[in-house]
Amino acid sequence: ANISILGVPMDLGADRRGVDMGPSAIRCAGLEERLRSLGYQVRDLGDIAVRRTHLKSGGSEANLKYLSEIVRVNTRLCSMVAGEAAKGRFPLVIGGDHSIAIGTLAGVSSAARRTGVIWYDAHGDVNTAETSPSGNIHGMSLAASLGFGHPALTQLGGHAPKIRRGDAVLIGVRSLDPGERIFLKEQGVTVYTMHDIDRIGIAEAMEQAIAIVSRGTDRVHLSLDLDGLDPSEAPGVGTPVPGGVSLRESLLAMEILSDAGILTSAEFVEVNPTLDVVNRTAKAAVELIASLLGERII
Ligand code: DIR
Ligand code: MN
Ligand code: MN
Ligand code: MN
Repeated sequence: ANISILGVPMDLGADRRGVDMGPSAIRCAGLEERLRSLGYQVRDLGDIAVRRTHLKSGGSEANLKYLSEIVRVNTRLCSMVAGEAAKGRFPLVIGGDHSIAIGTLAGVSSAARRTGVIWYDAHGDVNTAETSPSGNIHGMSLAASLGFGHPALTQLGGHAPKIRRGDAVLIGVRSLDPGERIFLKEQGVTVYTMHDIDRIGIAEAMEQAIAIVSRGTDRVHLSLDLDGLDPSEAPGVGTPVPGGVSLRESLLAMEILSDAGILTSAEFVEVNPTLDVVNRTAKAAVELIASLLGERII
């Protein structure tokens, strides 16, 4: 199989500097060589340019910081991801803040009949401008992909929603804003919180998630926010939340997903090297990607 790596050095969605260096840190941790050693034909398409000059945090839209540049970058990302997927290649997107999931999901879903998504994250990312306490679009990307929020985000790439509410599963959740709790309950989105993972184990949670996202779909995407992992093992993230999934459990989760043979694209986001300890979080990302793409001990 063939893999296309796409970097998106975006930090506007988190409104915090540093996560723009995530793609570079993940490359430095040896991503490309690791994938080659697994037998893949790898093409690194480089980074999509993100403009920071001219930017004011306000803009014309209330509580949607940097909306216009985030839409511009995601539109470009959408068409590149769609192009790689159309060639039968596996798009591997590295971020960058989690707002880039809007473009990735727009791209992978453009040619699909129906797309499932596993959202591995400490957070729900189901805010809208109306519910967000921060105005940061990285906390709105799953909602936008489900068809909720500003039309510039929901209609990005020309179709909405990208994902049906029954085709998304959240894993590792332990921090939700009040409006997100209401949204997830009202929409009936399946959520495996840390409580659930502690009770049933990560393996069972993943098996159930895989069954849900693969039923009736022709594509499955993994969107993994490194803050889903415990901050003791992935400290280089902008919004760490204690009590997360261990690296060991996360490697098992990736292996189970890999063995299911359903995955057609993935993204790894929110690595912030300025908050990291000797590139530990980027290295964790590379370990996870290797497990996800078939690396095994024996
Ligand atoms: C918070 C933080 N729920 C927000 N979200 C983060 O700003 O909407 N998501 N960090 O990954
Ligand atoms: Mn985040
Ligand atoms: Mn998060
Ligand atoms: Mn996130």
